[in-house]
Formats: sequence, C-alpha cells, structure tokens
Amino acid sequence: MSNKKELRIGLIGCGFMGRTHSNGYRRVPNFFPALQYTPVLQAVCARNEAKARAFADQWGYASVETDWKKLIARDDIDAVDICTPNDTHAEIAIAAAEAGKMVLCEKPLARTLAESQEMVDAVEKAGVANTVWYNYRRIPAVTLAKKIIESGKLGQIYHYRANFLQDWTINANLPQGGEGLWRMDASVAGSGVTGDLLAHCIDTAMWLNGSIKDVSAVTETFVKERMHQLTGKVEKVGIDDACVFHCHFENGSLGLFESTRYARGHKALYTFEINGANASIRWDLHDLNRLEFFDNSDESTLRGWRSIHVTDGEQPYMDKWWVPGLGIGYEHSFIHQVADFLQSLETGGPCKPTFKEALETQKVCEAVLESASSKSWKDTGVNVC
Ligand code: SOE
Repeated sequence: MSNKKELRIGLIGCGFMGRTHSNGYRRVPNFFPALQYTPVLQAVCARNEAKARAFADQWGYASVETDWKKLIARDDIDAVDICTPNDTHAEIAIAAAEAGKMVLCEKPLARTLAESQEMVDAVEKAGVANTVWYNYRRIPAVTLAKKIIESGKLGQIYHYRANFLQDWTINANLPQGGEGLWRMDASVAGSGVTGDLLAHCIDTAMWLNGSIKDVSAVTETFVKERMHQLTGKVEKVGIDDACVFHCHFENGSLGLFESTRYARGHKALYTFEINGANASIRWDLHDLNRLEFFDNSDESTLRGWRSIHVTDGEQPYMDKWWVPGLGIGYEHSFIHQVADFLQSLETGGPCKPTFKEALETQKVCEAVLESASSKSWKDTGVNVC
C-alpha cells in the first residue's frame, strides 16, 4: 500500500498547454519518487466532449466534463489547472478559489492588470495554494544562472538583454480568433507578443535581476486587418505583433527587450544576456542545456566564454535525470514545476511565481502597452523582493 497523498487534478482546456501540464503530472512520480504527494489525473474539461474524451484517453484522465463550473464543484478535485485562453483565466480562477480549490494557472495570469488583481485577491482571501506556469525559470541552466547571480559572481549588474522571436503570423491571410488562433484576437488574449512572449522574458528578468522600475516601449501591428474565424468578417487587428522596450531596473541596470512574431526564420528564439562588472551570463532556448559564462577574473591567457553543459547531478534538477552529459528538454521545465508545486504542499511554502508574484509581471506588461500608446515613459509600480 502506498502512503502517498493524492493531489487530484482537474485540468481545464486541452490544447498545447494542457498537454505540457499533463505530461508533467504523469512524469513526476517516476522521476521525483521521494515526494509525498502524487498527482492523480482525475478529470479533464473541454466544451467539445469528443475532444475531451480523446484527450482523457491519450493522457489517462479518469473522467471528462464539458462545463468547467461542474468540474470546480466536484468534491473529488483538489487542484484546478487552467489551460484555457486568457479571457477565461480570471473567472475560472476566482470560482475555483472560492470553492476552496488550489489553482494552477497558465501564463499570462490574465488579460489585464485589473483582472489579475482580482485573481490575486481571490486566492489570498481563500488561502489556497496557487502558482503561475512561468516554466522557463525551471530549465536547469536558467536556475543555475539564478544561483550564479545570487552568489555575487557577476558583481554590479549593468545590462539585461532579452529576445523572444517567432515568425508564425507573417502570412497576411492567416485569420484571427477561434480555434488555434485566439492568441491573435485582442479581446481574448489581452495583447499580442507583450502578454504572450515578453511576459516570459519579464518574469525571468525580474526573478534574476529584480524589479523593473520604468519602461519606454514601441509596439507595431504590421497586418492591420484579418478575417475573424468566428464572425467570418474582416476585422481590425488589436494585438501588438511586435514590441520593443527599454527600462531601468531597481538595481541601476538597463534592460532591453524585443519580441515579435515577424522575425522570419525564428520559431521560438528566447535568449537573455546579463552583463556585470566582473562576469556575464547568456542563455538560448535553442540550446537550453547550455549556460555561457564569462569570468573576468580568469587567468588572462585562458579567459573566454565558458560553455557550461548543464547536465551534472550537482546542477539544479539534474540529479533527477540521466547521467552527466545527457540533456533534457522543454517539457522538463513543466515536470519541474509540478515537482516544485508538490514540494511546496509538503513544506507549506509558496510555489513561485505565485499569483501575487505574477501580478508584478502584469504590471510591467501593462506599463509597456501604456508607454507604447502614449509614447512616453511609464513607471511600473513593481516591487519584487
Ligand atoms: C506562443 O507561440 C507560445 O506557445 C507561447 O504561448 C508560450 O508561452 C511560449 O512558451 C512559446 O510560444
């Protein structure tokens, strides 16, 4: 008889993120056997029943629902995982918290700062465990970057630079809205690349380098009108296709961020580089097991960028995987987030970023969009401890 405690998951939404999270729940017991809690795939919910059933069969969910309110009302669900489009995050999360369920929410927390604040208030009032899936923090090389920065090896930090580049919306005939394309409909997504891609960069940046104080941004919508899949009409495009901003961090460093869906040749190029007085770090999602590190205190004849292949058991998370030299992938960042969430239930601590912490990222996103529309610098009001 297993003495594990069950965490019964109710997953809402079975798109791309539903798959990444489900894979996380399934893999954790194999690779993190010491955890007290084990996820149980209790129910999956989608409006289309056939789709929900196919997903349940594929991933091993015990039951299906077609109405998220019914899923939340069930006594046999402990945690609600929100993988639906952004316009539903707030309503579902608030209802789940009011029902006393733990809430895991896909990023971005919501479409707007106001919605996000309501979600924070709801989980805090209910006192339920919560987390937002900013998965890139849990790629071992990125977690190692955090440790290196915390050790003080970089010295005073002067620059933080990040990119998130894609090219999937260049085709002007691509419609907006509806199945598979809700990210292009501002009323559903909230924004374009700012909430979808820069939110990742901002989350990582503030985790590694502290609060962003103020921002100056430019956005562009290259294709102004697109057919809307749901209305069948050609409609104005409301999302930002590209966004560039610079900023001041609280620690005095300068930040430079760029994101676009119009960088031909790039599918998901997420990179960051941090330059300190003594050392620099850089990372690239395309080579995610590698962290590059330059240390100015190295002997001058040997000095240069080190290429650290982050696969050793002493490096973050890697004792759970294979043997030194053998890498892991994108999906492992989600497995690590499930493991950290379960661990947080054991210790009673938070699983970062909580809704409250993810609210700070929303503040920056909102300031970026306001700055772009008003063509002026905006304070973010962020306070990351
Ligand atoms: C968009 O294409 C997307 O899937 C984002 O929604 C994810 O958050 C990002 O990690 C990869 O790109």
